[in-house]
Amino acid sequence: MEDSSSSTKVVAVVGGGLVGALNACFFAKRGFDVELFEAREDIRKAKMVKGRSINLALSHRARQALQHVGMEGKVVSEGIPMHARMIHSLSGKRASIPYGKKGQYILSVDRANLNKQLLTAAETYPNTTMTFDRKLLDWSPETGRMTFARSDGGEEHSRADLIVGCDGAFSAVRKQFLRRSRFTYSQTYIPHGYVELSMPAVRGEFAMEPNFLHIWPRNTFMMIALPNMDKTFTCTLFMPFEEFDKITTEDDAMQFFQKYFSDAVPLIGADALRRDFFLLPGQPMVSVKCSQYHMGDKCVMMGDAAHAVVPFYGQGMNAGFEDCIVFDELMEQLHEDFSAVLPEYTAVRVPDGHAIADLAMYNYVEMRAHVNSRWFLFRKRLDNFLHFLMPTTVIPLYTMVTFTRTRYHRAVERWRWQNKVINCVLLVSAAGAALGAFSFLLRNPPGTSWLGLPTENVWNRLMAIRKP
Ligand code: FAD
Ligand code: EGO
Repeated sequence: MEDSSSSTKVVAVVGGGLVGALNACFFAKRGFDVELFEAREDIRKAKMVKGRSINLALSHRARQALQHVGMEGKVVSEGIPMHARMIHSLSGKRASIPYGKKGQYILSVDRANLNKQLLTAAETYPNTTMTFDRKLLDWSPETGRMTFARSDGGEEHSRADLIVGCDGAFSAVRKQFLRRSRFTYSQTYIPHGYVELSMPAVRGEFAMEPNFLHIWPRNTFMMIALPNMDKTFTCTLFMPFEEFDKITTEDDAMQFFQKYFSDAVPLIGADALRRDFFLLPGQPMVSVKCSQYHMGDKCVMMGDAAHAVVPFYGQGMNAGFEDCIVFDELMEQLHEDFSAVLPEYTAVRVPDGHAIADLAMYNYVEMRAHVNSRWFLFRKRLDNFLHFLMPTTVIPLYTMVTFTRTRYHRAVERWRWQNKVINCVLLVSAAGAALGAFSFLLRNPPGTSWLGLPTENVWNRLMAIRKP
């Protein structure tokens, strides 16, 4: 495995998750000798894959990245388009609001299936090797020597010209960064956890409308459901750990669901609910921000290793996939010179990594604080209306983030600017309306009538004059 004599450079990709597997394709396509190391066994051979969320919302940024390695068509064909969000109110009423114009939709994809497809794609390059059951323990910034552990207790070493850390939110690659001076790092656990529940098909059909992202906004309790190819839905309930602790018996769980998500109870099934709710404890969610993303010309981090975000924007994987494009573009521009590409990658990508971490956290705070179904519908209708009024001036933030490759930090800047414009327009029109009303009343003093309405009533109300 030790390679330094030949001219082809060796790139070690640490982590064979979504971003690692995709990145292996990107580097292999460039002709590097790619060696991928994954801590777990090969999920394509594993009987049971347990772990994080079953399905994910895939949008424009991820699709663009997949297109670069010729995988877009295949992945899209195995995903389910979600053209709109479907908001479920407390009373069981449903209302939908489209994500955009026709053809603008997000896709629900199976995480395990996507991961398998990407690993298989990486493997088709003759210059790629993949080794499973290799957990990175540590690496040396001086020599680039990596130490791996096998599940049988053995240790192995390997060396590479470039180490690409795609080993997720609890990255082992990042440990060496933490020991460096001037490496900035923050990690935040939010008070919410999540559980996943499966909603079975009913007589071979989807239990709810399939082409929607179903959302039950209940302020601090939030539930979403994404469709799967087998006609089931995967529901994800987000709830404070404090509340999880209060639900200890199956009856507690039933009562809780009856109270907040009653329309979902018969669809999930009371028995399944009682059972599945306690299958796993509430899963934690962490947000990680750091700077820089590279070390010398030796190592770079991408995906959750560099920027783990809370899942309230549906952008974690999308951002990680976009990392791969950004790096690839810099490789092209700077002629694959690692000593130039790596610092430039940090300079370009850190502001965007921070921006998406902040945006996701902002959505979390916003939604838990005051988003019930009425407010959700109102906000999204207002967004669409303002976009309709000023199509080039006001583009909803969700649209910029989800359906364009506008740099995340630019989207935030633009959003702030748009809000100022909207406030100005509101202020001016409010002032205009008030002025208009007064001049009207001055010209039409009490006693006259306008379109059959006596102005006296209006005047009296404005002046708060009460008749005996
Ligand atoms: P991971 O997927 O975590 O992969 C890391 C890989 O590295 C794993 O295979 C792991 O086994 C391996 N590894 C770890 N340590 C080592 C080691 N020491 N040595 C070797 N290998 C190692 N994103 C979206 O875009 N849309 C969504 O709708 C969405 N929904 C989500 C819902 C939930 C509940 C959660 C928790 C996340 C969601 N995300 C979503 C985010 C998304 O899951 C992540 O951003 C994405 O998985 C990041 O990919 P990654 O490859 O960087 O990390
Ligand atoms: C007012 C109204 C303020 C993830 C609505 C903010 C996120 C936020 C977790 C949805 C869609 C993909 C998601 C919208 C808002 C995924 C998403 C949204 C959730 C939860 C999610 C939307 C998986 C925020 N996208 N989104 O506009 O439909 O609006 F509800 Cl809990």
